[in-house]
Amino acid sequence: MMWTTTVLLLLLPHLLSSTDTASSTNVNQSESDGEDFSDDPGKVQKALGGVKRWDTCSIPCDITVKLLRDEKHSICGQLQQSLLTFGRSTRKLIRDVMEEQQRALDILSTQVAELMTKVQTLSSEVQRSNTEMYSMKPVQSHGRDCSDIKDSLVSVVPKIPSGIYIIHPENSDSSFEVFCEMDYMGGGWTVMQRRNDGLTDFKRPWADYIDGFGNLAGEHWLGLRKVFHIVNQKDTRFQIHVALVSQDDITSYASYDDFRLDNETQFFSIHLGRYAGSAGDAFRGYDQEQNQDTAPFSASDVDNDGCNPSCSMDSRVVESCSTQHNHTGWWFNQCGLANLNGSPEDAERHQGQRTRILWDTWRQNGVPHTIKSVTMKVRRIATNN
Ligand SMILES: *[C@@H]1O[C@H](CO)[C@@H](O)[C@H](O)[C@H]1NC(C)=O
Ligand SMILES: *[C@@H]1O[C@H](CO)[C@@H](O)[C@H](O)[C@H]1NC(C)=O
Ligand SMILES: *[C@@H]1O[C@H](CO)[C@@H](O)[C@H](O)[C@H]1NC(C)=O
Ligand SMILES: [Ca+2]
Repeated sequence: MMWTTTVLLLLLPHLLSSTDTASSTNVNQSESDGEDFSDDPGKVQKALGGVKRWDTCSIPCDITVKLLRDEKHSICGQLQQSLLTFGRSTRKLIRDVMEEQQRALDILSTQVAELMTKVQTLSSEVQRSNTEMYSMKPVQSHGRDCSDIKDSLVSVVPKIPSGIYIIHPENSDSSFEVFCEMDYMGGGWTVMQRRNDGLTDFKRPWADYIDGFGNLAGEHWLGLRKVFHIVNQKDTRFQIHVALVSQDDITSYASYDDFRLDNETQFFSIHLGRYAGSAGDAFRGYDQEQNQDTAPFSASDVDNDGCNPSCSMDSRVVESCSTQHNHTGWWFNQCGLANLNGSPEDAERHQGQRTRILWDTWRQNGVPHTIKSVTMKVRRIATNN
């Protein structure tokens, strides 16, 4: 378009001047006469020498008119010619411009097509990854357990926050969420149980104790299968730590330098190492008959409690320790002195039921502390190999 305008601007003066010449010729003949024929001295002399202009002009005027007509013709011809040329060049110009625009359009549409292909590829890729995310691909785990996460982050993050992390223990077929305590006693703890407000129902069947229940940020039982996967990883050893808080806000703990579970066919029997702590070794208790170390897990609907068919407790006959402990699950052995899945709150008891959180070896002046909160957590022990 720029081209066309420029050409028009260049041509315009020429066109205008041509018209000027033509019109002035028509309007003032005598002037043209004087100017145009100044090279013919005879005629000019006659014209200038005459007294009356109209009379002296009569004869030469014929010639002048003829000449002027000729000139008019030639100018008209020139004008026509230049108009034709102008028309031609304009057409050519327009054609060129259109061709150029067509080429530009072609290039643009090619680019648009390429972009469309790219967009399609990308959107199909996004769709594919979405499908994978929701159906097959497990969520990226943060580590094998909370100790592993702590070890891999400790050199990068100045203060690793406690909270929910996704872990994928070695040899387990899936990832799952756990609560990691990263500030308690050096951090790296995977929480396997927490009771503190009584808001979660721990009166649960075997299947729930296997799979886990509750709210990871609050009260929960991680689940025996998950704990089994965590503590049964190759070349690892785990310790277990029980942290207790009493109604009077006294804290206490019991820890075991080795902790593992047998597999599901053995009802996740518990195996404990050496005890250390301030709350006493309630897992083992005072006599071997009630020792929960190596005991299989029991729930209200799976009875491995060692009361077979029954045992006597406080001069009463007990057939099910789970029932006796408000239908909770635990590694009962003739019930025993520990059940951390009991209630943190006092409630109405029936027939001497033991419904509270129980850690009977933690006593003051011979009286067991009333426990208002507890967490059970496991951590890797540095191995020598
Ligand atoms: C023609 O030209 C003469 C001389 O310049 C001038 O005097 C006269 O007025 C002009 N006539 C017209 C019609 O323009
Ligand atoms: C037994 O458990 C249920 C459900 O968690 C609870 O509502 C109830 O208070 C418990 N009973 C006692 C005596 O603690
Ligand atoms: C469970 O453990 C026992 C003894 O270690 C073993 O013989 C058995 O094959 C295990 N079962 C499964 C399902 O892994
Ligand atoms: Ca029983």
